[in-house]
Amino acid sequence: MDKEQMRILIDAILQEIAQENLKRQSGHSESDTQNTLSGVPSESSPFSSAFQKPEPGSDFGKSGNLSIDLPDPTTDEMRLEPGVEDPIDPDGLTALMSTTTARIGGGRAGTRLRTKSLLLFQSDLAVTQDTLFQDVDPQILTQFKLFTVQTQITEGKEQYLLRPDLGRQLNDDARKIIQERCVKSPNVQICVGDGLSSFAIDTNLPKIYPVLEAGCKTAGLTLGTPFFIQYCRVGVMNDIGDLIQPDVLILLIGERPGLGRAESMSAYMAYRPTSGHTDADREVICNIFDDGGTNPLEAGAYAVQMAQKMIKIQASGVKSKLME
Ligand code: B12
Repeated sequence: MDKEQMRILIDAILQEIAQENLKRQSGHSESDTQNTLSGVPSESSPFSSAFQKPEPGSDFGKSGNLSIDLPDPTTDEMRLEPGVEDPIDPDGLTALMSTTTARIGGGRAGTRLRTKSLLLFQSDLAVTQDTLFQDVDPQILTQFKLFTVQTQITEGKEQYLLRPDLGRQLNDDARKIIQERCVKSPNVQICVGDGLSSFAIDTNLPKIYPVLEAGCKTAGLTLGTPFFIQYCRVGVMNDIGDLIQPDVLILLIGERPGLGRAESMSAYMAYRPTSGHTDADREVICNIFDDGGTNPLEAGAYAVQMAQKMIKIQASGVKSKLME
């Protein structure tokens, strides 16, 4: 709401109060008073100049003198628009805002967030929730010939979020299928897991996967049979290691999404993963995404280099750091 609209609204309220007082003084009935105070302005109410009932078929919020529509707060332009009223250094503030994705310069309405900041927060949170609760696009899995197995989660995403321990263990069917279908003891086993962001996989897998595959072949590394793990946590690498016994396991997995940022993927890697391994035995190439993160093509090439190094020094994680 801009200043002019606010002024119209305040004038209308003051007029309404003045009229109420006049009515009371001239002995108007209680029911008339309730009618105008109930939130539905009467035809003669000064509110009606500000809030008109939407015409049939008209756009809601555009029918009166007062429009309650706000521009889309999620566009790049709107994100950079300062909400601080009359800033001392408007250019400085805009420049500062453009240096960070942190929610600065939003201003305030009294002690509260501005409507624009609140709407932006809500829509960004919706992106976060969508990527958490949606499944990875099955077409992408088909494109890369990935069959699907599951962890011990049986009750969907809610349970996945509440029980990370179950997401770290394959279920019995998965163990059987992997045993039957996968090449054993390859140099490199590539697996894909939904993790905490399906969108991260949808976005980055088509870019990173061909680089990983081609890079391993060029480096003379044998590849295992790739597959997809639904409801996947990083710790499942141990179960996969026990079943397939690869030299190096690369798990591509959706990272915990940020507010409005859903496309970030990680490649967790381990040398000869097995039961009892912890994150100290693993490495991670994180923040894999285009335009600001680790470019997925480069991340793929780097993962191949890292696999070669792990095989050479026969270690990963803290052990490999101690050998440097
Ligand atoms: C959540 C998180 C954590 C949580 C994990 C707890 C949990 N159970 O979820 C906590 C707070 C414990 C944590 C700790 C650390 N983390 Co952390 N973490 C993250 C975060 C925000 C999200 C990870 C994610 O989404 N994983 C995917 C989900 C599906 O995995 P998960 O199975 O649910 O959870 C496992 C992984 O998250 C893993 N993990 C988390 N951090 C790290 C770091 C490393 C090096 C490894 C190998 C594994 C690992 O631990 C969890 C349990 O197995 C990322 C940020 C990012 N952009 O990825 C940083 C991030 C991965 N963490 C990082 C670091 C450095 C660490 C620490 C080494 C910090 C420290 N100095 O102590 C420790 C070590 C972790 C360990 N487990 O031994 C860095 C890694 C940078 C790098 N390339 O090496 C990241 C990228 C943050 C950053 N930008 O600096 N982390």
